Amino acid sequence: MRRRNFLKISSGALASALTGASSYLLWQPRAHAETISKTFYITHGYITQPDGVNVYFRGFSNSSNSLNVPGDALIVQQGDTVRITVINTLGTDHRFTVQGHGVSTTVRAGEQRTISFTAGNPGTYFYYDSSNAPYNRLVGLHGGLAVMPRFSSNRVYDGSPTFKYQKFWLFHDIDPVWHARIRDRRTPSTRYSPRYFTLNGLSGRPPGAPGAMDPAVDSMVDPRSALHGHIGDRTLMRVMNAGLCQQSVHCHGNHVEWLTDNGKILPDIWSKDCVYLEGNMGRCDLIYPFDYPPDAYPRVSRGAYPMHLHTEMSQTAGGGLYMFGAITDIYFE
Ligand SMILES: [Cu+2]
Repeated sequence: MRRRNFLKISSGALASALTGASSYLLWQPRAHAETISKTFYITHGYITQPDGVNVYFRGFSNSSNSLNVPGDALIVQQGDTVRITVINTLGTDHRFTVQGHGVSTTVRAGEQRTISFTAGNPGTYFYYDSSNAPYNRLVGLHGGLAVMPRFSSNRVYDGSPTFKYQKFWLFHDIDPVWHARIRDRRTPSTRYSPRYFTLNGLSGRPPGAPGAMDPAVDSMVDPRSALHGHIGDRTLMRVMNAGLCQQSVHCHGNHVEWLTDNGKILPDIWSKDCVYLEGNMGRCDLIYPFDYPPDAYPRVSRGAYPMHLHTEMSQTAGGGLYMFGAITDIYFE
């Protein structure tokens, strides 16, 4: 392994990697299918966790000298041709797999491959490294892909309830001992013991903590994760779990509409406080309706509410630092 090529990604470097990320993913419907191209560089390096520990990761990154975990979220339209070039800068073989699309290609150490496929049924999918499962995915090689229905900017699937904005909520849990074993090209041999929990690659910071309210560090204000809306700004969350731990996703302020579960359209749409999210690549699509919070009297239309996970460990980092885990905020503006 060429250690000199390791990247040290601090919060400052992450900030520049995030520059240009819009706070809302808007989607314009098109009359014709297009070819959507994207290049991923498989890179590796260290990401500093909330307790100051540097943990090894690999990622589908935007350049040969960056490290993106997760990889950029992609939004395409059913019928589009998706052309992905994967450049493997590492000394290890990897595999690029797109869930639900029959796409899976090995990209050998130091080589590159271009993969073309047609975007299939509308929905939320992982792209990830399916080789050496689940380790290459756990060490950071994963990201989200949304396939929009044809001619629609506001539905999850044909006939679904509508939304105005959409976000990806990609959760992950991290055992640094396993990551170090994968770095050393060995198979983890200890019991899985996650110490860090992230949402779109970041974790929360309680008020007063270093990095609190910094959108490049704090998942509570990261524009990819935090919800901002006025009454009626219905927002779709494409919820994905790259980690191994099962979770319960709890949004405060409103219940959510639970549309899909692991890629299946639910026959009845429940309005739920907590939604079960399976470990090991569980997925669900939820709409946060931004209704007036129903229990508040007198009625309120502004305020901030948390989204957190209901396993206690997921709200911590480093074995106990509370509120340094997978959490974000929902802002009624
Ligand atoms: Cu809760």
